[in-house]
Amino acid sequence: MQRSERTSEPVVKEYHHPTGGWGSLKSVARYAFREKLALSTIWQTLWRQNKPGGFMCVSCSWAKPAEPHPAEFCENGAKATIWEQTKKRCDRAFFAKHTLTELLGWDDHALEKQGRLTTPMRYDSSLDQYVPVTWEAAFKEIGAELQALDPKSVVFYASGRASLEASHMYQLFARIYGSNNLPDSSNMCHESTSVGLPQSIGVPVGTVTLADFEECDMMFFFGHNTGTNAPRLLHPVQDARKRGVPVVTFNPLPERGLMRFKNPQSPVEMLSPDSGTKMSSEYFQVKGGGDLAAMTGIAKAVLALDDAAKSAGRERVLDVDFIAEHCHGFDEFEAFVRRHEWSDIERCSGLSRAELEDVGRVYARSKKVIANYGMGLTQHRHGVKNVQMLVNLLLMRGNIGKPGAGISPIRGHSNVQGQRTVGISEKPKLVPLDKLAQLYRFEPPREKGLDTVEACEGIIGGSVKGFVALGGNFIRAVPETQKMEESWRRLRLSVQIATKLNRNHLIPGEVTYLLPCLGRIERDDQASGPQTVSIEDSTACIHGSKGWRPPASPELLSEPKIVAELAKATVAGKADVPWDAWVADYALVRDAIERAYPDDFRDFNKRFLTPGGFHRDLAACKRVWKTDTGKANFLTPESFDVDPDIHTDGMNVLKLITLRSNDQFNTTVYGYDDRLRGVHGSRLVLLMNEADMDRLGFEDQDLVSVETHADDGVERRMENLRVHKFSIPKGNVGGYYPELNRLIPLWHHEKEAHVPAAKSVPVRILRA
Ligand SMILES: Nc1nc2c(c(=O)[nH]1)N[C@H]1C(S)=C(S)[C@@H](COP(=O)(O)OP(=O)(O)OC[C@H]3O[C@@H](n4cnc5c(=O)[nH]c(N)nc54)[C@H](O)[C@@H]3O)O[C@H]1N2
Ligand SMILES: Nc1nc2c(c(=O)[nH]1)N[C@H]1C(S)=C(S)[C@@H](COP(=O)(O)OP(=O)(O)OC[C@H]3O[C@@H](n4cnc5c(=O)[nH]c(N)nc54)[C@H](O)[C@@H]3O)O[C@H]1N2
Ligand SMILES: [Mo]
Repeated sequence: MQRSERTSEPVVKEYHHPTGGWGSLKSVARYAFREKLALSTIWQTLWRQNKPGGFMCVSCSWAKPAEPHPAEFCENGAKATIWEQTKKRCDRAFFAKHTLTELLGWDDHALEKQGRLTTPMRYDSSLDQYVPVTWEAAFKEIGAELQALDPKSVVFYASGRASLEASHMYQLFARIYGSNNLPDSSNMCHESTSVGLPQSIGVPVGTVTLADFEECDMMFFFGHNTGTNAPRLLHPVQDARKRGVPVVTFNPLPERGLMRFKNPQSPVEMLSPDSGTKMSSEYFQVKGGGDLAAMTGIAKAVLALDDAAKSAGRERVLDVDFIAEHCHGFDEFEAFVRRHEWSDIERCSGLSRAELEDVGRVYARSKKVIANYGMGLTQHRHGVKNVQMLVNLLLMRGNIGKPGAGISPIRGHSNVQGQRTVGISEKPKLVPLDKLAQLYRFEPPREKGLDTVEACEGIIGGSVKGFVALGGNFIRAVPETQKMEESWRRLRLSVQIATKLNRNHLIPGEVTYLLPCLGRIERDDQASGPQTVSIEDSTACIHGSKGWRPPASPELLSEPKIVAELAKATVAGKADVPWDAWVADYALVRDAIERAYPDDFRDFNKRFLTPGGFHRDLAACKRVWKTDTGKANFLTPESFDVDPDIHTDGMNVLKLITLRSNDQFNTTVYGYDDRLRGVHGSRLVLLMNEADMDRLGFEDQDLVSVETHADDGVERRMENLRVHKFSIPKGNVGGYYPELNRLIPLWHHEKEAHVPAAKSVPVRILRA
């Protein structure tokens, strides 16, 4: 039975309302009703969200202020809370009714909609079903299986949600076992940042805090859909706009949140008939992948203004003192910018010289500038260069390491940044291995582990034989869906620690476990009493988080407990780790984190409940540059004519941008409406420019197939997508992730950081 509800006949209606506003409130109320939750329960829960003493939202990683709004949550944070707190249960009775083969015909929404997982399950291939198992038996068998495998052939994935405590324990378990194969969702996300920023400014994370947003006098937004993916950031942006701060946005799509916003928490705004605050003072629909060229154009305009100021004897536009004292590589960067002609910049960015010169003037006038960015920069083959070019722009005017200014990568999962901070990394040089060795008396593996792309290669090639997932939906999130699904079945061991059923769980290995865990909103009682955990937000602030709702099922275990039991069953006697004591009292895990990372986590247990979080002491914020040159490096790309081998001007090859809708959290699909883009009733759509439709002979609502343009002999195809006329640059088409991941070749990734280039997939469109 195909359980794809509503897959065709979608409707696209232009959405003229601001983000936030009544649309947002209606949407939240509808979700509460659908998940069978009383509004009073939801309200009591949301009231605690992102507040000191409460729990930190399970949706995005945006900063949590010390003095929160009475309701410090957004539409999508509320949806995520409601989704996790649903009354529905995906229990033993459900699994007794359905085979995995049958469930494979269901779509992502239908699977997760079954509700919370309640019981540990083991796959029984003779029945093609999951059957209940005791925790004890599960840990015992998984331990024995892991012991029989070569540690180098096992991958320990993490998806970015688990707490700092669970994450630190998880990486320690993997390393004692003998594996550095610790990829996490960051490998598909901001790894371009984690690779790019250390080379530029010596830290792997952003340098701004909420205080900087209050002080800045200009902001950039490159490639982030803020209204959907970090809506609470709209508040500081709105405040800044009210102060008259220019906000200049580069995005191929007209994303509503960065156009107009009405604060649903302000009665005055809600009742006023106007259409909210204009969020971007200037909005540029740059060509997909055209940011390097656009940024070169802005830099060129700034250099021209500086030339003029210099010859007129006025104050320089470049921060020459900062560049002289703090930077390296400026001359090469300057030569690159001067060398490039405006005609090439215009061709590659899709923007005009006059537009970019205008941005240059706004930037040159501003003294404290924040540059925000998201997946529109990182998920390209040149994602690292994108990030570094944005830093170059900031460095030209000394906009790093001073109040009100800095680089602001907007992270994804609520603790993805923190997981990297406490040791979940496949790159051993980023982890204090000697310290861990000395603290726990074991010999950690020293060679580099597998990142996400390499893990996929290993699964397809057969060298990876075991996979443990601390959350996430790996198969669905990675490229090359078809080959990945086929190859997964050859794994010896697949262990999934999860809250809800997803497609990855339906594809078994030889030995397969589905282990249900507590979510962050739930009360976590251990021997010493109710536990608090911690997370790191996008601005490098660490917060405590205390669950309060009753667990979805009495059989659920916490993530720290599951990790500890797996470790005890697998690596008993191999290191001195007090697993049971840690599980009894998570404060001891925080002490352990402080011992491993004394600079970042000084007085961790004393400070982690500080309202607004405590900030990690980042060197770059103090203009101390932990780079190879000891300076902030201008890093110059070879060219901005990216993807020259993707001939998007030729015949019918277009560049596909895969997107999130306003109704999903990654592979968790809440519903079929993308209200803010005006797409309703289906996710199987292809957003296309009118000129391309005319050129290729398509009409609005035509059904098409999409094929990847690659000459590797593999056919990657997606049938029955419906064309929609949309405001997107010529040469680009847009469609939804994860459905379209089957079109992305595994080798199509960022060159250094290995982030799949999900924002620039060359495709051909064929009539269905
Ligand atoms: N509600 C909700 N919140 C989320 C998530 C979610 O799925 N739902 N996911 C979380 C996660 S893990 C992450 S990583 C973040 C993701 O948040 P975003 O970084 O916003 O990621 P995407 O939704 O992929 O959207 C990327 C944006 O970049 C634009 N873009 C695409 N290509 C280009 C380009 O070449 N140049 C420029 N300048 N722009 C481009 C797209 O039009 C889109 O607006 O959000 C997090 N928060
Ligand atoms: N084409 C394309 N592909 C992409 C992207 C894109 O923009 N385009 N974006 C990429 C990005 S930025 C990311 S971050 C990845 C996301 O990849 P993942 O992080 O692997 O995927 P999610 O969809 O976030 O995982 C959802 C599952 O996590 C489990 N879960 C939820 N909460 C918890 C919890 O508290 N504990 C545990 N143990 N499990 C939990 C649930 O079972 C749920 O089904 O996808 C990447 N893939
Ligand atoms: Mo992400």
